[in-house]
Amino acid sequence: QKSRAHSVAILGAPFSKGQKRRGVEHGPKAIRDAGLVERLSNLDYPVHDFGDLKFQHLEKDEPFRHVPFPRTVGQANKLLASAVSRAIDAGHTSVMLGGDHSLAIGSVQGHAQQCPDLCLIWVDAHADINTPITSPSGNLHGQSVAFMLKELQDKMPDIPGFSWMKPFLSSRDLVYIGLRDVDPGEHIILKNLGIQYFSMRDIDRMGIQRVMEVTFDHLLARKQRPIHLSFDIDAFDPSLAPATGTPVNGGLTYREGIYITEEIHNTGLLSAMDLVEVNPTLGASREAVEITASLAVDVIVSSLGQTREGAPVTYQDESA
Ligand code: B3U
Ligand code: MN
Ligand code: MN
Repeated sequence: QKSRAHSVAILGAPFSKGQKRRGVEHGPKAIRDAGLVERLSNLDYPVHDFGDLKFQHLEKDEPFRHVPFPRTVGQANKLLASAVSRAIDAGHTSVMLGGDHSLAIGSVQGHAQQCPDLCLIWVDAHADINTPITSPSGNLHGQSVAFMLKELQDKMPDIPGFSWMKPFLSSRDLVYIGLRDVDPGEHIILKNLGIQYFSMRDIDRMGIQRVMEVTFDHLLARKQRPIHLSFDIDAFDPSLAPATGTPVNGGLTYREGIYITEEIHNTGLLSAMDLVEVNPTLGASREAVEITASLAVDVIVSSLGQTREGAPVTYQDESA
C-alpha cells in the first residue's frame, strides 16, 4: 500500500470527561494557536480544518461503579468515530486533537470502520489498558485500549454509553512506546496477552532506533497496512511537556519523540493519528503551556513528513 496522505483533516475534540481535571478540553485551541495549520501548509498537503466537534452535555449520567461519566464519554466517542470514519473515507489522513485520551476509543474505532486491518502504535507514559474492574481511578482515559481489544471482551462489563461499539482490535496489532507508569492490573493484561511494548527502560537499553525497527517488524512484517498513531503528550518528559494532567518523570527526549514520528512517516502508512492530553490550564506559566502546545505541533508535522534534514519528504514509493 502506498502513502495515503493526499490531504489532512484536522478534527478538534474539546472533551475532558474521560478524567477528572478540567482544562484538557482547551487542548485543540492551544495546538491550533501554536501554528498547526500554518506549519502543515508548509508541507505539501492540502489541509482541511473541520473545526471542533460539538459534544453534547448529558444532564443525567450516573457513574458506573467508580467510573464517572460513562454515557457522556460513550456518546462523545460515537460522534468522533463517525467523524473520523467520514474523514478517512473522503481520502484524508485524520488528525484528531484532544481532549483526553478516552477519545482514542472513537478515533481508532472510526478509523477501523474504514480500515479493518489497521495497526495501532500507542505512545504514552501510561498503558491505558485498565478495565473498569482493574482501574484504580475509574477514569476512562486510562481504559481506552481495553475497549478496543477483542481478547478483553469477556473482562469488560456492559458499560452504559458504549453499546454502539464492539471490540475490533487484536492484541498482536498493538505496540506501546514510552511506558513508565503501569498499574498492576495493566501489567498482568500486557503479560497475559503478550502485547509488544517498549517501556522507557527498553528505550534506554535498546535505543529508539532499534525500538522502531522491532515495532515495524512486529506490526508490518506479515503485511503492510494502515497505521493509527495515538500520541499522548505525557509520553514526553515533563520538562518538555509540563501542561498535561498526569506527568511522569523520565519521559521521552525531544529527539526520541521526533524520531518515532519520522520513522512512522517514513513507512508511508500513517492513516490517522491522535494528539491528546495537552491541558493549557495546568501549565505553571504561559511559557509552559506554549512549549507543550508547540511540541504537540512538532509531533504532528513530523508524523506528516516534516524532516530535520530540511528537504521535503523523500519517501513516496509510487511504484509499490
Ligand atoms: N493508570 C492510571 C493513571 C493514568 C492513565 N492514564 C493517565 N493516567 N493519563 C489510570 O487512571 O488508569
Ligand atoms: Mn494516555
Ligand atoms: Mn498518559
